[in-house]
Formats: sequence, C-alpha cells, structure tokens
Amino acid sequence: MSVFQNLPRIPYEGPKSKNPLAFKYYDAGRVILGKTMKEHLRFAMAWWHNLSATGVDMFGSGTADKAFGAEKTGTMAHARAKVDAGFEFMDKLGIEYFCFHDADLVPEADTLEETNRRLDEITDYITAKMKGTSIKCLWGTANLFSNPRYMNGAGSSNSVDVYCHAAAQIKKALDCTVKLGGIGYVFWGGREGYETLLNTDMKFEQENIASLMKMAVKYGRSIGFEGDFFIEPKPKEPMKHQYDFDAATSIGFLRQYGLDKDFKLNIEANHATLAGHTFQHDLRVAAINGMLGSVDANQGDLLLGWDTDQFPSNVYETTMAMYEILKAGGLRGGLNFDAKNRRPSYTHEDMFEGFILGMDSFALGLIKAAALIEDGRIDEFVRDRYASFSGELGQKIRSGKATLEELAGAAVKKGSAPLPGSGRQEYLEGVINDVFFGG
Ligand code: XLS
Ligand code: NI
Ligand code: NI
Repeated sequence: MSVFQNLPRIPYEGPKSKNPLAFKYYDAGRVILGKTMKEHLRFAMAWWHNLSATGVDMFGSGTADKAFGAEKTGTMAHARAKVDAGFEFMDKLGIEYFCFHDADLVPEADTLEETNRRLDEITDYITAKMKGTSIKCLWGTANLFSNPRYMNGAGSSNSVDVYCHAAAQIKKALDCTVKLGGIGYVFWGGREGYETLLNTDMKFEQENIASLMKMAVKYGRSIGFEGDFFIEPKPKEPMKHQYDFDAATSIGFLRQYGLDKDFKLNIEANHATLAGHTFQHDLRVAAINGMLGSVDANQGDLLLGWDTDQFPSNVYETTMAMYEILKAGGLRGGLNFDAKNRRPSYTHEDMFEGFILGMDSFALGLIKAAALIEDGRIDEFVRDRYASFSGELGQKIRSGKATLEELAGAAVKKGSAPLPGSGRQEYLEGVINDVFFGG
C-alpha cells in the first residue's frame, strides 16, 4: 500500500508551469558545465526532518501526521513504515540519497543490545529496499544530543560512562553507515560545548572530543569505511558556546589534533548565518583549505536567532553557494535537505512542495552560478584587482622571498601614500543583477 498514493511522481515541466507538483528548474538530465544537474546537486533526504519531525515546538504538539499508516508510533512497525514512506518519497521526487541518525531509524530501547538489534533489523530492511533502486546513503551519524544522558555533551561529557555510551553509539552508527554503503559519517557536536566556564575544563573537553574522533576514524577504517568523516560546524543552540563554532574554528581543531586527513566539513547554510557569516563565506573557508565535503542545504531567518531549518528559497544565496561549489570542483558529498516544513504546512503535499522548492532553488542557483562563471566579469575583476602583485616586487612577496627592509626601501622610494584600486562593489552587484535578469 502506498502512503503517498494521491501524490504523483514529480515531473519537470519547465519555468512556465504553474503546477505546484512539478519542477520548474530542476531538470535532472540537463547538462550544465559538462555534468548533469543530478550529478552536480546530489540531493539527499534527511530522515529526521522528513520522516520523524511532526512540528513539535516548545509551545505546542505536533501538527503533521508522520505515522505513515502504522497503528502506533515509536514501534518497529512504525520504523518500517517510515522506511516505506521514505523510499516512496525519494522515488517520486527523483532523490537518490538519504542521511540518518541512529535515533531516526528505530526507537531507542532500554538496553544498548536491544537498540543495536533493532538497528540491525531496520538496516536489513533498508538494504532490501535499496536493491533495484539507485537510492544510496549519503551519510550517517549518531544522535548524541537528545537523550538526557548527553545533557553535558558526549565527547565533552564530564562522565566517563556517558563518554563510553557515546562511543558505543558511534561504533554502531558507523557499522550501519558502512552496511548501507554511506559515503560519509558526520559529527555534529550538538551538545559539545558549554554553558558556563565556572564548571568547565575547556581543554580537557576538547582533548576528549578529539580522542573520540580518533577512535572513530581507527574503527571506521578497520571495518572498511573509505569515505569521509565530516564535522558540521554550528556556533550555538543548543549550547551557548559550541566548540565547532564555524568552518575556520573546526579546521583549526582538526589540524591541532591531526584529524585533518580523515575529516572534511559538512557546511550548513543556517549554521553559517548563525555564526554571523554568509553561507558563501563558510563554503569558501572550507574550500580554500581543501575541506569542502558536503552541505546541509537549508535557510535560516535572519530576523529570528535560531536554526529554523527552512527549505532554501533564496536564489541569490543558492547561486553564490553553487558558485563556490563549482569553483571548488564540486562536492565529494551532496546537498542534504536538513530542512523541515513550517509547522502550519502539515500535509503530505507540503512535504513534496518543500522539496520541490529546495530542489528548484538549488537548480536555479546552479544555472545562475554557471552563467556568472561563463559571463566572466566577476572573475576578471577579482583577477585584475590583485594585478599590482604581478610585478617584480609583488612576485617576490608572493614567493616569500622579500624582506621587510627591502619593502620599506621600496615604500620610501615611492614617496606619497599610495591608494589601492577601487573595490567597485556596486558595479559588481549590478553585474549579478544583469546576469540574473538581463536579456
Ligand atoms: C542540527 C544539525 C543536525 C545535523 C545532524 O542543527 O543540523 O541536524 O545535521 O546531526
Ligand atoms: Ni545539519
Ligand atoms: Ni541545523
């Protein structure tokens, strides 16, 4: 029996279509800069938002029915119903990847043994479902933040027993990820941070987090995991101070503890903006450090101060994101919709419309980013902006051969205070408008 029987397979109908259940821009097979849209974008469904979250917030209960026909939620029958719904959903939208936390797949039991047995059962079921489809796992992770045991963090917990429990969950989540053929494994440090330094040994906690990651890498490699480990930076929420604040901070941490060979970053749009950056900024920081791994594709609301995880609709942002991704030579991972419908958008149709919005917004972003690159004016301007460094002195500086005395001498010889060329921001913003809307 199908869960979404009233909803069709979503066709591409083009920009003129007014059909809410059709793609206007996402045309999977269309080739852009030598690759199909599907290859560029590698969309993924987040199990937690799409199949588990019902719209509960701190002021009210759920609005969406995510039982998917199961008699009782929180049961193994419900876990299987979610798998069925998820696969039908992905199939109808042409989505080929999914991401999961252990806790999204099965209800947690009283003992680790029983939870693990449930995970074995559901991953067998998912494996069977995957057969004959092109649906794959993008990445898996362990939920080390919801259960009360993690109130003080997991890797950063003050309790060695909690730390071991986290290790057990990571071990099992890695087993499941490898079993499902996942190409990545994510660490989002949900509660890896602190509320007050009055009770916190920051150095101790960071060292422990690094040790846990090292053990995870060692174990993962020992069971044949060849993919990337990812840190997903986020500056705040739920903790006041989170250790993986942003891309730059996370890269520093990975390098400090020698984890940078096995790890890359999973950049989430809404987390970058919470850190006071643009999404594009954090993508650029990751890319120039060789650390751009995967993306949690969503959008925040700058008027609100939290992780609203909305479906991306801002085409200016998706364009600049795709511009960074194209320039970096593409993603090793994909674009995971870590996004949920607004609470009043509670129907099955809304689930489809959320993904159609997100997929079309990124497809448009890809089209416009390719157009920006082909237009060439932005790249040319940036190149020319540094042209003064192509002279003899500039080349010496670039190759690290210049001395301070030499530069001081050159400055004295030049005399009057020099001025750099104009930044021409307004001209460049006009170029973007022209590429977006010009004929
Ligand atoms: C929460 C995070 C989370 C991670 C996976 O803010 O985005 O959903 O992506 O643990
Ligand atoms: Ni995320
Ligand atoms: Ni998030």
